Amino acid sequence: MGTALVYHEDMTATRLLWDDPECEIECPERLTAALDGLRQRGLQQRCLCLTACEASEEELGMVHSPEYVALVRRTQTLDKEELQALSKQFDAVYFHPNTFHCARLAVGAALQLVDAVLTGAVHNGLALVRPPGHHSQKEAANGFCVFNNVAIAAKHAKQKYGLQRILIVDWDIHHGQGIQYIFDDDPSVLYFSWHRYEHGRFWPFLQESDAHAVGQGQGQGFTVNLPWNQFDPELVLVSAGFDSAIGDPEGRMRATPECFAHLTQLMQVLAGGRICAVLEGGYHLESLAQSVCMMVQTLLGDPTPPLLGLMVPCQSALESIQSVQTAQAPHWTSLQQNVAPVLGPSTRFPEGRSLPLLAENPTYEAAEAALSPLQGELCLRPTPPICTAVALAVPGAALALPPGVLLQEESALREETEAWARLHKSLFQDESLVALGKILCLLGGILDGQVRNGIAVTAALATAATVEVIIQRCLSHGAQRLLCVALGQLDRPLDLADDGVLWLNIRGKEAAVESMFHISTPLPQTTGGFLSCILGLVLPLAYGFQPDVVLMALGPAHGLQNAQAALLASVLRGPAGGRILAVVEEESILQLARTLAQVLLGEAPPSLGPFLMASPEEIRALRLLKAQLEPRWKLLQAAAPPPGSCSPIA
Ligand code: X5A
Ligand code: ZN
Repeated sequence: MGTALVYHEDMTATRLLWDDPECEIECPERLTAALDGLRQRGLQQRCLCLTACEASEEELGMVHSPEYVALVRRTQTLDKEELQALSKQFDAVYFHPNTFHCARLAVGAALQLVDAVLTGAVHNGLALVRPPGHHSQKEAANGFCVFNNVAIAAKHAKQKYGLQRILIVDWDIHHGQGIQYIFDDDPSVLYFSWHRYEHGRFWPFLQESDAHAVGQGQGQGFTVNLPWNQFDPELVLVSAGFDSAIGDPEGRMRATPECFAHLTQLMQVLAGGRICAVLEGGYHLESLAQSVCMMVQTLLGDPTPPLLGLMVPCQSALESIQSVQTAQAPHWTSLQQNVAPVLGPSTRFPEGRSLPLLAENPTYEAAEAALSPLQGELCLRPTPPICTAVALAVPGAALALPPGVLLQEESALREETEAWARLHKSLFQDESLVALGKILCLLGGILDGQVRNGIAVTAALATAATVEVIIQRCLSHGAQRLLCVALGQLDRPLDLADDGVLWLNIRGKEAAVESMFHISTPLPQTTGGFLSCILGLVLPLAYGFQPDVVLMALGPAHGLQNAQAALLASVLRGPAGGRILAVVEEESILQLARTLAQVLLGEAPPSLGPFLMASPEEIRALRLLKAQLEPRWKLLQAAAPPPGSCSPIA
């Protein structure tokens, strides 16, 4: 049992009792729709289902004042007129006689989820709750939120388990100003929020939702944004609002359900995979249900469905990323001197000018209509019977493989194997021919959807030839785009003519762009350089290419540490629907094969260790590649430029 689902049906017992167009979207059906979706797709059955209990008043007191708790308690006995009058004292809030009970259950659910994850009963989980929490403050209800579920969960994780670094990722479309205020001066809780802002013209209309808000006092730099691993959290809490999803009447953005699978997967490389997600907003019932399913499916370890659409970031998003970097740079060594303009100053919107996003989005209704066909597709997506298979070159070689991994015993037909081997006359003989037979069979399983992903251990010196066979086999089997991330001494097969293969070689002395589909970069020696390379180069290229299959090939002298290989494999699970084959040379690296098997099964990669700034040469190499590749691979524009000097690229 890996994923907890915390719920109590009593949380459907609060609802709006009078007319209020702003508040009516926060309705009980949000929970029932999400739950029905999970049930219909068989996801609820795969979770450890926990029934929420009310949080105690002491637990509420970790964030809220006794006076405020007493005020909410009193709403149990008020009549409709009194409730309405009290609600008016707050912004976008309604009270119901059951509000106190529901809000305590919502907090209780978040706390139970943290307990389940931190005691190791589960890896991760989702609390399906209402009312939501992230707008609520010490002494105020706000934006449908009564008690701050996620903030109380973070305090609980600190107090009960002694955690020292907690990351809160808030992907609700609204800024969770409540969480921000509560942890404003607390460096142990890093609050990251992305939200619709419109230069202050989107609810909750606050200046402090902007990038320049970085926290106060000791907490400076612990509000808003940072690049991944340096904070190295022990727990990730997600304020999981789905009001940025396609069709949502409140957010009016267009995130597809698949986006939430990928967001979830990206979080999974942090904190050893300890993720506690708590529902916040999300007001289009069907879109909410699908998005919740995508998240839970990913928490359970299922592969992420490919992201469709144009892989081009929009200008205003690039501007936002840029201003966050500028604001955060003083507080993070990993961002220092990191203000090389991504955009020319002329492209900025002057404050006050009419902003394109404020206009009614003409494709909003069309987007909404597009939801229904999507749903059918979702149900049809098959889960392969085998998650991870490993083909070993030498049968029976020390099998310290994690449970759940299938050892590939079966081989391709002898004639077929020999036919492929003939391409490389002398290279496949005896043992390596046997290994090739198994690898071909494993690859066939991945291409046919029988196996999700795999590891192929090749005999000594056979890696390059094996990679070549794999590529040709994939292309002849109808794969249109194959991403090959090659490490160590592996050359791109010479007769690869078309754009069907994106070959990214991480090794060598020089960064070089042979073509838009043949790229070389040195392997960075620092953690900072390595992260910039993976997050700033490999990932945008991989998502931009939209491959059908990913090949990660570790050739001779690849130089990757196990934790680095694990992170790379982990992020490469994203772009091709999880179809990834890792090729590693020789049994001498069985520990590596084991580590790879663990992440391919869905476990979090181990920590990369202490953070070391990227070296000037590493930065220069990445900048050079970025500049040359950006015209074709637009997602590179969204990646943080590697830290370093601002000197322009020659
Ligand atoms: C939790 C949440 C939104 C309030 C919007 C008020 N609240 N216009 O999404
Ligand atoms: Zn929201």
